[in-house]
Amino acid sequence: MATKSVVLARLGDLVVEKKYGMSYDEFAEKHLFANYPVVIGDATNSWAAREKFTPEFFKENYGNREVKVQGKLFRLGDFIDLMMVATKDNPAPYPCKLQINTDYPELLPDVTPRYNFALPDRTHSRLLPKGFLGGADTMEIFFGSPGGQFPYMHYDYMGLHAYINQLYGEKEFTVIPPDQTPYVYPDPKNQWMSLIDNQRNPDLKKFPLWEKATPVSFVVGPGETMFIPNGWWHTAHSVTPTISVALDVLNASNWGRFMNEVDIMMSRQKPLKAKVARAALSVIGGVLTMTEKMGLKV
Ligand SMILES: O=C(O)CCC(=O)C(=O)O
Ligand SMILES: [Fe+2]
Repeated sequence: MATKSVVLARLGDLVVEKKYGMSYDEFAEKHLFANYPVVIGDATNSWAAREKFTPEFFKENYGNREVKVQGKLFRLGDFIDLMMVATKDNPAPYPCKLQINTDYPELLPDVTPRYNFALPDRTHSRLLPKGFLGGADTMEIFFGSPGGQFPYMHYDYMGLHAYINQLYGEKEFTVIPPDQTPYVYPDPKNQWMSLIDNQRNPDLKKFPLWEKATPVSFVVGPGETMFIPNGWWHTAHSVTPTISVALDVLNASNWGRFMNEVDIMMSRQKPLKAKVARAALSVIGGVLTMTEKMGLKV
């Protein structure tokens, strides 16, 4: 099937498209290995979560579970009530997140099968020493209310790519290409986090280069998947009440970025160990690339 595509946003050379019927080869060439974002219109078509993950479902089945949002404890049912009545000017706190792998494993079948665009994924490989991912969560459900904004611009932790699957409601994403990093003021202590605190109205006296940045925004709706390659700055806010499932992915396309992050994480405290880890990861990366090419899973 030929890819059908719609332009969601265009600014200078930067074009964000929404694509349907894309082949894996096209995704690999134009997005995964080119490190270029895209919205995939039909990746989650076979997930039961597409119909099942509604505010009512979570209220009915998990209303009494506790969630911490911006440091405050809520019953999930109460948070969902709040998110449904919140307004743009009076948003519920964000993000409200549930960890599927550890806390809601019975929901895994609803987000299965993993679509091919998010494969291969090495985050759970037995060859990857535990701890190297710095505790990154690789599968989370997000609940958001109108106006609820991700608290800081960032690119994803530990070199990972993000696939944000919009299942309920609409979310507006803003992306900024990696070559504009100086305009975003990365935190010297956490290079993947922007220091700009008031995202809607940045203080230009404190962050004068921000004026040169050209952020691009567009809305992602139910059933659509936002692929954000590692290194692309991003933030998001909900337009309506939303439920999304975020997957983080590691494979040959971002292995080098991952190795650099491990290096940064370790070399502050253990420079020698960092060198050994780099050598080991380089070998592990090669082995995994080979096994993936042979279609084996380790
Ligand atoms: O959907 C969102 O609010 C963005 C989430 C995100 O970027 C992240 O968790 O890294
Ligand atoms: Fe992110």
